Amino acid sequence: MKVAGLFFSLFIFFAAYAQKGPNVIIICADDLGYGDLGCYGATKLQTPNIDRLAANGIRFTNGHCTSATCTPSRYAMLTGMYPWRKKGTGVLPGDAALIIPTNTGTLPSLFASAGYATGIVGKWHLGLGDSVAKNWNATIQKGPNDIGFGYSFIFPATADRVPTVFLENQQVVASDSSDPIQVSYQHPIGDEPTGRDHPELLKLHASPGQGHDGTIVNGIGRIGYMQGGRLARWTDEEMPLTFLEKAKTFISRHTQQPFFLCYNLTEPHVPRMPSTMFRGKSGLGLRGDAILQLDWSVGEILKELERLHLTQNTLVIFTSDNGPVLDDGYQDGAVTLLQGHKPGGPLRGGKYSLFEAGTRVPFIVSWPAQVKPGTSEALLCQVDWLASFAALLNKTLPAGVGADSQNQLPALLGRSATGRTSLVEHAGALAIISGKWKYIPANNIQPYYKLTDTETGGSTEPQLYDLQQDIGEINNLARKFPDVCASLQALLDASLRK
Ligand code: NG6
Ligand code: CA
Repeated sequence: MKVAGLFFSLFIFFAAYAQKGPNVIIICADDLGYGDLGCYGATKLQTPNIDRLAANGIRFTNGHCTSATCTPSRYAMLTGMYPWRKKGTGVLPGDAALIIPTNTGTLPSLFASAGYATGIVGKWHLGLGDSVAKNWNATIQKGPNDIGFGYSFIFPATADRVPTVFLENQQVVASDSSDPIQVSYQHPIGDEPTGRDHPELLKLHASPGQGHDGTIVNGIGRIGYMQGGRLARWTDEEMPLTFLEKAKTFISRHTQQPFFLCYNLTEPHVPRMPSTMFRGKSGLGLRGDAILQLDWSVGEILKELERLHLTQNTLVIFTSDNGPVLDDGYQDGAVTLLQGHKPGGPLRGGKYSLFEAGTRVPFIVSWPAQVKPGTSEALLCQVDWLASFAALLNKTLPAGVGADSQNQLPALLGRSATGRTSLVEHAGALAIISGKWKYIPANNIQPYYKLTDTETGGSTEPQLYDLQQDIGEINNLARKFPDVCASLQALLDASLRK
C-alpha cells in the first residue's frame, strides 16, 4: 500500500509539474516605433538585447496595437475589447478614475485564476479610484490590484503628467502626512512654480503650443498641477532603475510559482530624460538615448531570467503601445538630431495616425522551450492576448469577456503562418485591414497635425492601400477598386455592430 501511495504522490507531482504553464512577461514600451529597433531595420541605433530576444523568438512584421495612443491600446490589451466600443477610453488625465470595470475578466485575472502570481510594474494610464476627486494620501480603492494584479508598482498616467509619484499596491510610495498631495487638472493649485510662469527654472523646454507648462517637477514642466508629496516625487533619470529593480524582485520572488508580469517601460515617451549612463550615447539625442536605455532594461530582465534558470520556460512578449512621435511636447532634440533615423521604418504616419506607423508596432514572442525562432507575417493584435492565453492555460473566458479577442495562439507560437483575417485600427476614426488591403473610410480628421508633424490618415476621400505592394500607403487605390472599398466598409460596419 505504501509503495502504491508513493507512486501516486509521484504521479501527482509530475502531473502538476507537466501542467505548469510558462511564466509570461509582457514588456511594453511607450511610443516605440516599428523602425526603432535593429531587428526591425534601424541602422542608426543599436538595440542588441531586443535583437537577441527576436533572434531567439518570433519577430512579427504585422503585429498591432489597437490604437495609436496609450490608454485605448492598454485597455484593449487587458480587456480583450476594442476600446472604441466604450466611451472614456481616450488618453486619460493623471487624476482619472479607473476605466476597467472591477467585476469583469481581464488578462491578469485570467492568469490569477490559473494559479499564477500576477504583477505590473511601470506605466498604468488606466485611471485610479472611483472618481476624479480622490485622496492621494491614503490607499486608493480601485486600481490594478482590483482587476487581477496581485502586485503593482506603477505611476498613474504618463511621465509628463502629474502626479509624478509611484504607487505600490495603490499607495503612494514615500507619502508624507505633513506634506499631503493634491492634484488638479482644472486650475493651478498651491504655490509651486509652473513652467508657464517660470521657464527659467526648466531644464527641458516645452514645445510652443503643446502645454506641458503646469507644475515643474525635477526641472520639467508637466501637464496638470500638483502640490505636496515633495519626498514622493520621482526623479526621471532614476525611473528605469526603479522599475527594473521592482520587476527583477517580482521575478525572483516567484521562482516556485508561475508568474505573469506586465513590465511597462516609459521609454521613449516624453519627457525623455534618460539616466546619465545613456546620455549622449546614441548620437541621436535624448530620444535615441532613451531607446538605448530601454534596450538595456530588457537585457537586464533577460539576464535575471538566466540567473534564475527561468529562460527556457518563460514566454516573453516585447511590444509597444502605439507608434512613434518625435516632438510630443518638449524641445529635446528628437527632431534636430534625428540623423536620418526612421522611427516608423517604411511605414507612413506615427503616433495619433490611422496610417500603419500608428498601430503596427514591434511585436516579438520568445519562449525558448516551445517556440522555434523565425519571423512571421501573421496579422496579430494585442487585443488577442486574452483569448490566446486562455487557450494556453486551458481556461474558458466567462461569457461576454474579451469579445474582440481571438484565440491566435497557433500564430503567436509560430505553429500557424496566418493570424487574423481582419483587424480594425483606431486613431480618432477607424480603419480596417483585411488580407492585403487597408481601407480608411472618408472622415473629418484634419489630415496633418502640425505640432507633432503627424500625417493622420484624415481625408474626406476614402483611401484604399495594397499593403503587400505598398506598405508605405502612398498609392490610394480607392477609385480603382470601389467594390473592394464597399466590401471592406461592410466588414467594418459589421465590426461596429458586433
Ligand atoms: C497628449 C500629449 C502628449 C502625450 C500624449 C499621451 C499634449 C499637447 N500632448 O495629449 O504629450 O502625453 O497625450 O501619450 O498634451 S500616450 O502615449 O500616453 O498616449
Ligand atoms: Ca504611448
